Amino acid sequence: MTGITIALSKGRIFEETLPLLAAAGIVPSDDPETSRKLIIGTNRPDVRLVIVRASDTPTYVQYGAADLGIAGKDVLLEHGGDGLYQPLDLKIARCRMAVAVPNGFDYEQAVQRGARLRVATKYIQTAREHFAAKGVHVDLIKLYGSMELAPLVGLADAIVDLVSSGNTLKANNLQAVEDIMPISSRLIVNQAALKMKRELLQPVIDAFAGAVR
Ligand code: PRT
Ligand code: MG
Repeated sequence: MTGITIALSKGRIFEETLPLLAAAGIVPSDDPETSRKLIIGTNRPDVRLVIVRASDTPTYVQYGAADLGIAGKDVLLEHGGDGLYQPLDLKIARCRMAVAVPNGFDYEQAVQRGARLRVATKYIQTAREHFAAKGVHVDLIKLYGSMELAPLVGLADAIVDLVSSGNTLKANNLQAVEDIMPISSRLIVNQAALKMKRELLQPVIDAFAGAVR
């Protein structure tokens, strides 16, 4: 395709990307929250959006099914970033990756006495690296969502999850006991597409960069 295909997930990334797209003169023709279309046109005949699951965005861009995409650092760390150029931190969809435990669970003490912790998470790679760097022994349990439930029903001692307002932890009698890293979304670019279609892609990248500042 000679135009530009941009992969986006609906929800917070789509919402927070709208102003960036506007800065590049791109206005979507449909709202993915109400439309069932997976390919959405824009005011520019040479630009289309593909609506994908957040964790699938790097895959679409890696294989060139999309030229550009926007993905959380959490997702990129799990994916590994192969074949992707990551020129910009867009500073959107911000939150933090943290370790959380039930209120009353003495995490520090468990770590100090060298207990083997069961940790439930969607972010296996990031969690593995974090605990390995600290020298904490963990059994990682892979989940695909609602990590907060795991410690409440005895599936895990702790979770590694994203926290933004903290309301989800609070509502489930959990607390963050360790920050792992701040998270925001990045622009990702297919490396081959950037070479082949630079005259088309670079102005969009530049407009995004301008809008971030
Ligand atoms: O589609 P799928 O469910 O697989 O993906 P997803 O849930 O990761 O997608 P989406 O659209 O919810 O998130 C897309 C990206 O937004 C993530 O990859 C993060 O980079 C970023 N982001 C920013 C967040 C949050 N903030 C966030 N708070 N992603 C998820 N959450 C969840 C968190 O996992 C927890 O369950 O919100 C809950 C906590 O929020 P608070 O406000 O109660 O603390
Ligand atoms: Mg979600």
